[in-house]
Amino acid sequence: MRSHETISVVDPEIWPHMQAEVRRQQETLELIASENHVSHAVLEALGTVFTNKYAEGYPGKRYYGGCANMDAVEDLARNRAKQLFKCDHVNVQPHSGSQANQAVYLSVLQPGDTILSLDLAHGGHLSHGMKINMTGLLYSVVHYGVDRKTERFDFDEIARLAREHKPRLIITGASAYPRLIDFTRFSEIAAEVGAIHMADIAHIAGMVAVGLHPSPVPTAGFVTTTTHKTLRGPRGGMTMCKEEFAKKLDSRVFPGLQGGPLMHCIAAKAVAFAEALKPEFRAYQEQILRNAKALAEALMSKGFRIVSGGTDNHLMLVDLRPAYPNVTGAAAEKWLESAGIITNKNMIPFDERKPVETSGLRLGTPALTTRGLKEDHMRTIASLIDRVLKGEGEAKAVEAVRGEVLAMCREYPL
Ligand code: DSN
Repeated sequence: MRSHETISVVDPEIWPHMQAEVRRQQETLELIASENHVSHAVLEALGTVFTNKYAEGYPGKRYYGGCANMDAVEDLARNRAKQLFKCDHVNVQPHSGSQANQAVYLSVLQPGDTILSLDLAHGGHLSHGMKINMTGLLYSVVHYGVDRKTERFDFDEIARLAREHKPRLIITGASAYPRLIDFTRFSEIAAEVGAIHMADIAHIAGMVAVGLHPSPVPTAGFVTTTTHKTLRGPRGGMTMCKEEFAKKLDSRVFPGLQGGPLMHCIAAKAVAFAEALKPEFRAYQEQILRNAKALAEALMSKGFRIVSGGTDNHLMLVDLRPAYPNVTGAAAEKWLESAGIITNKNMIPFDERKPVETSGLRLGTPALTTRGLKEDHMRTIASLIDRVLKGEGEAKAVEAVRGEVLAMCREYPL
């Protein structure tokens, strides 16, 4: 029997965790570069009866009856995404960023084909060819990295690798690269060696949408993204492509890779795209960038080394070694969490520590900016981070910082 009672009554085991998570998000500073806080409208869309509906297929061509509302919602999501990114074609059904990427691989690769992509240890993503990911298992993967000195892409070296290995697909985009990506240059290299260029803009999608980061859409065959990072939508993915790949892509998403689309997520994506089309969203992205610069500069002024000397986007990689040679990223992440500052340990390029330890921390400003924090707050947060690390997690220092974090969170509630 269906119940009309609320979760607190129906599932008293889940309820306290929901409450605790709301409190945790309200009372901590979120610096994980890939996370954000969605609007009430996006959350509302996620909690709708769209979750009850099977809608395999696409608008106008479904395998179930009763899909008229699904068609309308998916069309809105597609049209808004096309307006936002100015792409020829978009598929909004991928459940995640990995699946958005897998749909591309299924569209243009055969097992054994060669991919050229950024090394995970240099800021890439596991779905771009990590050894034990399906990409590493099915395809022959060659990686490019960043230059040891500049910690930026060396296009002569990337072009050399492309000429040598003749990949079928060149993947660009990153999960920990703090600089602008010259997608046009990558497309030129791809064209020269007869490869297709796929740009995964998951991290920078918000900035690309408003024109604050160069867009790969005009030159890349495929552009994929998640919808929950700088784009500030629900957890999910989408794949854009040139018209020539549209039919193949759609058939690879469904039925190639997925069954029924998550219509409540697609509705929430549509809501997020509408929000992103508003002028306020551009102002939000500009503030993310100003905040990231302010945080990076404040950290550098405290003696931290920032990989590549700064940031052009929403994130930075802090190399802990010069300031605190004995502190690993793992320890820093743990101590900072006790103080209410949420980060993630991250490999820095050419890191000598293991991925579970790391010498780096990845910090990002999208969620802090959603909260309403500005440059001055970033300078305060840099000091708070430094105090926790200087104290090596010592209880008194952590407690004092925790108090200041709480005060800031209460002044800027979600
Ligand atoms: N796991 C995400 C990140 O944190 O960057 C990428 O998918």
